[in-house]
Amino acid sequence: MATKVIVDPMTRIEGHLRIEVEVANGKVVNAWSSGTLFRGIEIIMKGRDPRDAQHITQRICGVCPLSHGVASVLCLDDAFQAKVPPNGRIIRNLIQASNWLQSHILHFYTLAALDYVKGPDTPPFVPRYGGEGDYRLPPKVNQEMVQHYLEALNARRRAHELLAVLGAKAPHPMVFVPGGATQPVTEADIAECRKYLQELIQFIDGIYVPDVKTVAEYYSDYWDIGRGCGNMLAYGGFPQADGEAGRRDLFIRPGVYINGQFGTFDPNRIVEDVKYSWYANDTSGLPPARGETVPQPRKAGAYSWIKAPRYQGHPMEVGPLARSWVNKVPEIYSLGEKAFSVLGRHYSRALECSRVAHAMLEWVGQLKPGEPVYYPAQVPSEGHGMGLTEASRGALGHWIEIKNHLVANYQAVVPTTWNASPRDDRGQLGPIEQALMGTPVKDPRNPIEPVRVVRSFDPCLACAIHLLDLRKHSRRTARFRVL
Ligand code: NFE
Ligand code: MG
Repeated sequence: MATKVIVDPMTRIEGHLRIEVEVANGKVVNAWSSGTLFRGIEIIMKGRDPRDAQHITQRICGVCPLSHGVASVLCLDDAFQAKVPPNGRIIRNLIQASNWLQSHILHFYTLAALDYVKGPDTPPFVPRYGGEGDYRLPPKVNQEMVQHYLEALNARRRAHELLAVLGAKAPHPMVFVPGGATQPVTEADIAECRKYLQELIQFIDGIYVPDVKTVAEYYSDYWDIGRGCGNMLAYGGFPQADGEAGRRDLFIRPGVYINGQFGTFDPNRIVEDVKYSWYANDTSGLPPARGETVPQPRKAGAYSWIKAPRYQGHPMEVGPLARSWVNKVPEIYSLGEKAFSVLGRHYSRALECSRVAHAMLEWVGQLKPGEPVYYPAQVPSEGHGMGLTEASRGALGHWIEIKNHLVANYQAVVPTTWNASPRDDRGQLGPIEQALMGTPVKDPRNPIEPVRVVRSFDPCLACAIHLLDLRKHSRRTARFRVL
């Protein structure tokens, strides 16, 4: 007989995720991933001045607002037919990449590490998993990792300060505008960015990447756990040339990998299903450019506020592993499909963090003090726009329709919408659900293994569901002690 294991809320991720699995003979035999908080940013965008989009959509999330800012402003560049000068493009890239650095460091140390590292018996390290736990690092190595957990807090602060050199503040900087960015560049800014980057590279290359390798050594069974759907998708990001709404000469190239075959990415192949999501059924299967957000909280059979995006009908994993795979990054590609695993995701994220930090040093050198940072752009009376980029957690797209100079429709399809999606109209499980299948569970009262699988994706539910109904949520129904 199967035992039901419910983790709700899933802690040390962003937002409200419920994971339910059935365990039989020590393994997961069925899985459901549910986003349990309704948001409605797409709905509140309607009827507003399109120029507000990049400020409002950044409020989708406090972890990756920059990526929403960039997706949104690319979407507006496209709809406004705006031209962006090199400084504007580079400033956007640098701000977004600074956010990646802080986000990747945050994920490994603050969110995931305590699945593998046993902290001292004092908060914030307790309470922790019950029973004997599964902590395998020798005491000295474990102690060093605890020290690195603390150093990571400082590294994240440095990454935020780096972002603020050109973005003025973190999170939610105001500097993105259609046509570029508003912050003039000085020689002093360039020198400051270099100083921060050199310090961060020391942390990433000297501590973060080696720590991931250490975890991989002691928990090597996690190369075989958490495979997922095996389909990979990247929209690509960080344009190295100007024009085409940020799609030229991308530092991270776009691509897909489906059923063992590489292919080119075509945004017209994306639709969102809602059969198992709390949205009206007649909005299912729509492409994002014509997408609708019609909440239906009591819909029978549904179990999530997350929609189910599909590419050519397939569930797709997005994120550092997907990007590294479709870009054939040697350290990841050489692993073969063993890379599709809990450790493959952590390793891809750490190496990507390093690669991006080194690239940022080059990008800083391309800034030209005194030259323009934006070209003025006008709101069209009618228009359509698409903004595609890569957020730290994966492929991110925003779509806008403008009528009478106002937003007529706005849709976002976000990395965690892809990864944490529920079943689609054909009943295919989402990528995290698939990754849970077959996961060994030693003690169903302390289900550390499925939790490690889910955390390897670095889910963000605020992004995935993108207004909290205060009337509904102000009633206290239960108390949680959040670990
Ligand atoms: Ni809220 Fe986000 C990132 C975006 S994720 S963290 O990265 O877009 O789904
Ligand atoms: Mg959406």
